[in-house]
Amino acid sequence: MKGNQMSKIRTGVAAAVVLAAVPTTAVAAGVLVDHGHGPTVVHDTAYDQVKTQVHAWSSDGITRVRLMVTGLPAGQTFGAHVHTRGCGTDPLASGGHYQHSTDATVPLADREVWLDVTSDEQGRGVATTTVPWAFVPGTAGSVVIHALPTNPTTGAAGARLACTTVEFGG
Ligand SMILES: [Cu+2]
Repeated sequence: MKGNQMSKIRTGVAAAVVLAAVPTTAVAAGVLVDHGHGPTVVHDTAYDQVKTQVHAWSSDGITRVRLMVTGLPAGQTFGAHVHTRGCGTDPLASGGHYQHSTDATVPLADREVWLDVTSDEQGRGVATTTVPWAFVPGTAGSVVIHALPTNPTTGAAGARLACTTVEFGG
């Protein structure tokens, strides 16, 4: 671990405490927010300078995930995905891709969370993906950055470079 921070806030609950005057119905749905700062583990020492932030918002069955990365080599695209488990020193500890459904008639990109990032000249990249579902709690544990862009058919993206633990879905 490298001084990572993780926090989760149920903003609906926080809002209910702070804004007691707001009608209950206005906050009942709530917004579940998950954060991860990392990386938790760097698997390739060439990427020691990488820093990551992951933010996820889920509300009314829609989830938005944002990956922000700095410290990348300039002008390259890196595959990135939500994986099933938290990071470990073994690159495979983070498990496979989170799949919300195993229905093969649905494109992989629609049932997984892909966050491929292209770095700018300063080595920074941001990717945001929105999916029409919410994570099943306990089944999505990290965001992994890979060496290659994601193959749209297979989902493969080469070696795992860095992993950020995020407990998606609380
Ligand atoms: Cu991946």
